[in-house]
Amino acid sequence: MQSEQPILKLYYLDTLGRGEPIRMLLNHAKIPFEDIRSDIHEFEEFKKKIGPKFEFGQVPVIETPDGELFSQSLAIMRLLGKWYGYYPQDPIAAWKVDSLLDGSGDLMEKYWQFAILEFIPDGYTPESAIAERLQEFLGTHLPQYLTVVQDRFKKNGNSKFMVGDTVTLAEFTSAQVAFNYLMNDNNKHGKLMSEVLGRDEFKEIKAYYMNLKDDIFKEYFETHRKTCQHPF
Ligand SMILES: N[C@@H](CCC(=O)N[C@@H](CS)C(=O)NCC(=O)O)C(=O)O
Repeated sequence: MQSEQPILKLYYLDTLGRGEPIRMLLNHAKIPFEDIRSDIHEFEEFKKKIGPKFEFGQVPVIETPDGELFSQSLAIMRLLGKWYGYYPQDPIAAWKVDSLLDGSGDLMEKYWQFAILEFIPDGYTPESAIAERLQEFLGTHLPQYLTVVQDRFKKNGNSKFMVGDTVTLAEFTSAQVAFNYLMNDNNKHGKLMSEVLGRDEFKEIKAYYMNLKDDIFKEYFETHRKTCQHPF
């Protein structure tokens, strides 16, 4: 009997964080992959078993069929983008994509830094400090981000894409911000974040996001997306 062909593996948590845009990209590119997930509370066990594969002791990590390992979520996105045609060759267009990837990553970092404490308390940050950081996120960081990405979107002049006239890594990272956080009913702060997005001043970026869900990534959202208990 012939053994099954090895396929690409993605090691990540059973959440919608840094690994989810990688899942979306592989799905969009129709690359079969093994989606190896660890429960967030069992990550230490997971690491004991597979840890040597995690270069920085963290996930996401991908493993190619011939056993090569690649770490760091944004670097993985760029690598897959180059392999599967989601990363522009033109340096300025590539910068546009990169800066959106990095800017979205920064926004998520700002969110995770306080939001994670509500799920896994560190034992010393008081609730009032978390509430203050949430207000700062909603009042400053999120509107600032939405203003920038909406301006970028309008400047590109295409009704569907952030950069040029085709799907790039910018669409995967945009979908992550929009649907794993801003419009995620499972997220404790989802309602508050979607109220910010729902302001009239952000209607163009919201329309762009909705088109990602209803058109570009429709199949993913309808058939492949796993909602998870954990909102990250
Ligand atoms: N810069 C890294 C950060 C990776 C990271 O923080 N991963 C988290 C999960 S989203 C993790 O593995 N945390 C467990 C740990 O750091 O021990 C990347 O973008 O991949």
